[in-house]
Amino acid sequence: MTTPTTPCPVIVGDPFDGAVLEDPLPLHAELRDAGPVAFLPEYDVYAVARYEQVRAALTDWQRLQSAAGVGLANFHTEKPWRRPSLLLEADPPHHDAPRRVLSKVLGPRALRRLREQWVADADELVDQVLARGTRFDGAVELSRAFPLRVFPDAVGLPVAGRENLLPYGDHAFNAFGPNNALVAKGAPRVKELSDWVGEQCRREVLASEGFGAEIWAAADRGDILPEQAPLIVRSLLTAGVDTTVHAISAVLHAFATHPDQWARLRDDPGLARVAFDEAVRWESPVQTFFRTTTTQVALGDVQIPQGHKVLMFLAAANRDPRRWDDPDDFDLSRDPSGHVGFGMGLHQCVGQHVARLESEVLLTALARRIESVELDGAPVRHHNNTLRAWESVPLRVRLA
Ligand code: HEM
Ligand code: OVM
Repeated sequence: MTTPTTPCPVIVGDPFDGAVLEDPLPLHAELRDAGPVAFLPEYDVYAVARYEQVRAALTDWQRLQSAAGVGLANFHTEKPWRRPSLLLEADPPHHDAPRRVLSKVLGPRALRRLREQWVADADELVDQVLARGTRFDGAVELSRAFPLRVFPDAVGLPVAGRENLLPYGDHAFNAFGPNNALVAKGAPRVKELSDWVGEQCRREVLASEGFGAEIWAAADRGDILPEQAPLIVRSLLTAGVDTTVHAISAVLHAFATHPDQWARLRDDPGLARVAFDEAVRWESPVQTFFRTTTTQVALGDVQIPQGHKVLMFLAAANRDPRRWDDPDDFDLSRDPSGHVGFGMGLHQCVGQHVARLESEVLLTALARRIESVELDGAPVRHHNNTLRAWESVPLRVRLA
């Protein structure tokens, strides 16, 4: 165990412990209330949990780098479990070209071409689920089913092996945390899953149209190097599935427990987008990311030494009462913009328009057919070192 070099509130305990993953809200409040920054001796890291400091950390890429990894492992001293991402785990100037390419491939203009098909897919899935009955597991039948129906096609993946996407992403998000039992659980399949993902990133494997082909076309134009293309496709396969699955579970669970808000969405389906962002604020499907100091950094009275890991609690910032009125309320009348559930600054989620489109079309399809929705039993958490997730969300609906 180490102690900070300057006086700093110390929070004992493990943020990646099962009991905390089950309900992280008390720890988040403790961290926020301890001060602008706290020290976690368990992992020898500093932590920020207030909105002001989390936002400041996210936008300070010069002093808080990503290239040393955005998990607990410091890539300067520990070998990463896979080649670092050219986006997530890179700083300017290396980050810039891959980022520019993905921003365009996943941007609002590019998505316009997908919208019509995704609307039809959402209507079809909702009809299929409701044809089987009005009681179903929302996490399985909607949250997992819908992204897996539309996203791999949009990338241009072959059909075989798509069942590998969720386990690979789950492990990648666990791997940002400490080497605990959740990482050990994924370890036996890492080679098999990584080999499969690597294979899907090849130009010959990807369909001639889709996000994957667009990334390869950018290499043809010289916007990126050809050897960068597979790793940029890999970013989509790593970050693009589990995130939206768990975000959709979050919004379904939010509505099932806030019937008045479902009634509002029914009255005004135009609220679907705000509802999704409010759910991302409220639940923060991506709970945490780390940075590494490039120099000594002063946070309030605390001096964080150079080369140190800083843990940013996005979820705690998104419910900081210093920033949000009644932060624990899921409320469609609030303006959730400015939440840090997609991050902020240079690395802010480049896939957020994809995530919004998926959830918007699904919520719109549901609002058309469902009068009311409630829990039909106790929902069950899925534990992950980085993601806040549901394994099961039993729902009972009344048809419109
Ligand atoms: C970055 C969350 C969906 C691809 C990020 C970051 C967050 C995040 C918090 C910032 C990381 C950092 O600052 O270090 C989410 C959430 C999602 C979601 C909550 C769903 C609701 C997606 C999707 C894709 C995607 C659908 C791909 C299609 C990426 C990539 C980055 C990223 C490639 C790295 C960007 C960069 O470093 O410049 N995401 N994400 N994400 N996300 Fe997402
Ligand atoms: C990536 C990536 C980006 C965001 C999140 C993430 C596993 C991975 O570029 O590989 O989580």
